[in-house]
Amino acid sequence: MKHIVRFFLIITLSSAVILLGISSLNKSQGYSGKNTLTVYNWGDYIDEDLITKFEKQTGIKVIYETFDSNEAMMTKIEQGGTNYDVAVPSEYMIDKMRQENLLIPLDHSKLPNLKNIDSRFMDLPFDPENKYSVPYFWGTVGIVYNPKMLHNKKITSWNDLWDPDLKNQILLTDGAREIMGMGLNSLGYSLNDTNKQHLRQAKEKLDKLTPNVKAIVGDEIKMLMANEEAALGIVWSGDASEIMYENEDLDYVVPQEGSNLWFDNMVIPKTAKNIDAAHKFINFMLDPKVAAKNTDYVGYSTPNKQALNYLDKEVVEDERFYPSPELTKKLEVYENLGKRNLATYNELFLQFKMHRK
Ligand code: SPD
Repeated sequence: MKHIVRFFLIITLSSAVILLGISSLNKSQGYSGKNTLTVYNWGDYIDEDLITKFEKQTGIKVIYETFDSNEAMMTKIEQGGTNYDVAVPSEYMIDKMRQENLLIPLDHSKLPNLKNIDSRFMDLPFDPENKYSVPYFWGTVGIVYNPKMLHNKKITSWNDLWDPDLKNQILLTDGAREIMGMGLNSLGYSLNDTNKQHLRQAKEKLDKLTPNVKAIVGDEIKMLMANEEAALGIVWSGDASEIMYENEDLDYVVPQEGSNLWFDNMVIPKTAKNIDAAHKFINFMLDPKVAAKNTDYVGYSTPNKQALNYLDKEVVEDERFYPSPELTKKLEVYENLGKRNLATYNELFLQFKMHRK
């Protein structure tokens, strides 16, 4: 009898351990239970106090995971095996995901706070009528630089970066479209160019920049620039604003040849298990006070018109981070260039990175 009791005790305990293991494995893979919401966002892109506030307000537990490029995010969602309820891709990737049936249409009746978004960020070509996405942050790509380390040399153009005096002085953000785009723009080509010869020329021009490139990095670019480890960095405008908050000696410029205007939007991917909670979270992030707190923390530019009322005037009137509609008209938004062309951009960027080694 004793043996039977011990046998059942062992079986019960082992099952409990296995179940616990499976549950924590599921959680780390973006598992959404009934009262759980899994959010997949860029690194350093939310004030985590807001997650706690959302959990307290709704009783929904948030599992939060991050990615560092649109391509990495897309691959993870395409592959399946993850259950992300909300993701935050950029415009060209939203277009691609929409075409590949990877997005769930939004129920606008569950998003009353959508009215707070400035109409200039709504109904954009990558998602007509915002059927699948709502604006999160927006900005430009440009050069953050340290005038002190450059002996007050003026920086206005992408081509300034090829100056031989800048040996080992440049940090590049690790993004295929951003860096290939810089090569293309410096040659006078469009950021959406798909001409193979132009793309090759851009890559060859980037190879010539190699002596000046100190490193190609992710979010650590902010800490490195603020600590004056390099004189120049190619960054998203929001990162520049954070860097300049840490080190007031630095400045940011959108190069005169042109650059990228980008939009990151919240979507509900096909992997979602808790569509209702996803709408609740998106609506929560669109609340003016929540959006203002998030903007204040993250340093990026908010598309939430009402949130601007809760932010420092000095910040929202700074044309470097809130460029006027006239200025943004001169910039290019990345287009979805199709699988083949995007693969070419990635391949050439990889070759450029290898060339450095
Ligand atoms: N650390 C947050 C980075 C978010 C950058 N998103 C910009 C994407 C532009 N294509």
